[in-house]
Amino acid sequence: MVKVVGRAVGFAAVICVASGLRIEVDWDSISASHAGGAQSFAVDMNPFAPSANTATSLSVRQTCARIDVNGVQNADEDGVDIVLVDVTASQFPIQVLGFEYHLSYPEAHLTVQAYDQNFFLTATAGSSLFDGSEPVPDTDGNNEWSGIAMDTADNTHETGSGVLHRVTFGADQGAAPGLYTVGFVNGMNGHADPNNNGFVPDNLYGGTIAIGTSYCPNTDSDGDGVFDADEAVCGGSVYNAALRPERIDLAGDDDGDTLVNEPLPPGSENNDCDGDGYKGSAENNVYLPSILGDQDSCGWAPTSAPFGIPIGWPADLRGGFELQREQGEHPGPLYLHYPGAKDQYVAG
Ligand SMILES: [Ca+2]
Ligand SMILES: [Ca+2]
Ligand SMILES: [Ca+2]
Ligand SMILES: [Ca+2]
Repeated sequence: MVKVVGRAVGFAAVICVASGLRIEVDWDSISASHAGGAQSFAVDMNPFAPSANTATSLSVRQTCARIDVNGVQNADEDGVDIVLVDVTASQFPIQVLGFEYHLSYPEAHLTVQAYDQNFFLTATAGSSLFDGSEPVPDTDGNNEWSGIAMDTADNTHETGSGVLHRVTFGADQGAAPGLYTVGFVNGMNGHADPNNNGFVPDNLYGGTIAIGTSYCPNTDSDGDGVFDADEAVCGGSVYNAALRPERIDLAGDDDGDTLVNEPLPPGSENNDCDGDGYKGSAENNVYLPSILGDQDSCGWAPTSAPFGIPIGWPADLRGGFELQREQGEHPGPLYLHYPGAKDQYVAG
């Protein structure tokens, strides 16, 4: 029989096992010393991309996943309105007897529904897992969920990197749209070695879950060059690369509404609808009186006035240098502005 006799009260974690093994760690008191600790504990919002994490290997970490609360599996979901999230540890330099971490997340919108513990700590044959994690579904409302485990077998202790737990997050019915952080509670994370010494990770990396009409920042799910958040506002399609916000430099109907070269939706000025790295208001500032700059991705600036025709940025400006007109002049001289260097006259 094993039991948790007391844990996570304030800052101390105490796990007691009847066999005589015992972890009793005050993570805060050892937080100044990282020697022996993992390089990091982290949250990977997509355990399967760009390739799958395993019990003892980690792919590149993904920082955000999106749930669309609609009763069907869509967005970045791994089931209906749920995402699977890996809690990972990178580079344990010494053997791991057990680990503990405390995730922070908003229980008003999300629920830890389940977790799979058959990963790092059971990678070695003969491992015997003691599970001290908080019960699931986690509905106690304290905005935390703790994962705690220990391998009670002898001589089966792992080192290196891997998945500690694969945790199922579900969006609650009625969850408010927004970007929500899944992080770690400071001073509550670490591991113990077979001699019951405690160690804390050097770094803690959380992640983000986007719910409802919110989208993961800087994410282009369909790979068409327009970020998800911009597609949603500009009239494109987040998950269909064949549909994008209407463009004037591309033939035909781009957004699927049967209209050709129609204006962008009102209110899209604060978004980058053509995916060239500049939002509509910035392009308007340069190309006025034309307000079509954000519908023309890459092209070349005209060599002379008038500037009323719609134009796109020179291709090599994407995400790079700035185009500037002299203040107060529309149309006026147009310059390439190289940070830290002399402006280069373009036109006007
Ligand atoms: Ca859904
Ligand atoms: Ca896109
Ligand atoms: Ca159209
Ligand atoms: Ca743009």
